[in-house]
Amino acid sequence: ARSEARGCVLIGAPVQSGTGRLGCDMGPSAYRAAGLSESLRDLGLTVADAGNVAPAPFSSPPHPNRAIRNLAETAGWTLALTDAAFRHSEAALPIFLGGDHSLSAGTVAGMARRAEREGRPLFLLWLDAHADLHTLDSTTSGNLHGVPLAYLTGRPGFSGYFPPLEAALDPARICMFGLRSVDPAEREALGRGVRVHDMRDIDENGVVAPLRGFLREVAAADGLLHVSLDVDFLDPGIAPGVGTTVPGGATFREAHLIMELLHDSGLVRSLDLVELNPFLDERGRTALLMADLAASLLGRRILDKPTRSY
Ligand code: Z70
Ligand code: MN
Ligand code: MN
Ligand code: MN
Repeated sequence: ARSEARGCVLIGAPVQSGTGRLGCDMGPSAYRAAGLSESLRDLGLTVADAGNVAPAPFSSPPHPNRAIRNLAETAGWTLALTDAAFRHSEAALPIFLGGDHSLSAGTVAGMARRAEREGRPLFLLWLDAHADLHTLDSTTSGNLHGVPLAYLTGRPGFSGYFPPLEAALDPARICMFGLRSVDPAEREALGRGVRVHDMRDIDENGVVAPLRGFLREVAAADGLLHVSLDVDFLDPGIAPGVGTTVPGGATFREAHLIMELLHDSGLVRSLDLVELNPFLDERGRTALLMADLAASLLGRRILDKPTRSY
């Protein structure tokens, strides 16, 4: 079913336990204030707002890596969001309003359960400056927004500390765009078959051919596609509202083009908007840009409406 047929449901995930600084918990409110539901309704979509998820109780034993912060709370979010993603994806296209990127440990796990229920493979498009492939043992910052992909691909060391993972994602079904800040321990994990289009690759070859190639594979496998969009995928010049800015990010044009290609594919089943920190934003411009990108993914044509200035 094409995404338009389903309608959307907004799900707030005010997670900030995975970062070193406060403010991501205001993300869902900022997207609502930026008029995300209204923009989607203007496209003729049915939009529901399920409100915000709360973390489930979870107890994790103390971890030997003393750098780790907020382990049990992040695991509790993972549990609650796995359930929310599974439930809300049956009849609608869920858009998760983050919240830091640790939330994807839950949303993607829930979509993996959904895919398994439908007997179809889950594919993941990860738009990010970072690889988020640390294990609990390898993270030195201790910020758990740096670990979701290690958890989701079934890397060792999460057992007992995070909810048990029902089905690990095959790294060959993960495609990353925008990488430009990778820690040494993540480099080795990147060699396990994840498809990577770092910024140099994008500069040399553009986004169209590699993205079309990935989308063809998703379509050929009759897969479900989850898209995880980290604010820091974008250049800090256009998206300052994030705790971890990295120079040399995607332009407005590259990001919109990716969203339009995704829309045209009809393959996207769920979306995360992560790492927005409204406390660091400038008059809401990052929230407005992220909301516009989501609308482009859901079918907004560049000529439908004059582009806003941020
Ligand atoms: C670094 C770490 C990170 C997102 C920053 C950064 C991780 N690799 N992830 N922003 N989304 O601290 O582990
Ligand atoms: Mn990230
Ligand atoms: Mn990032
Ligand atoms: Mn379109």
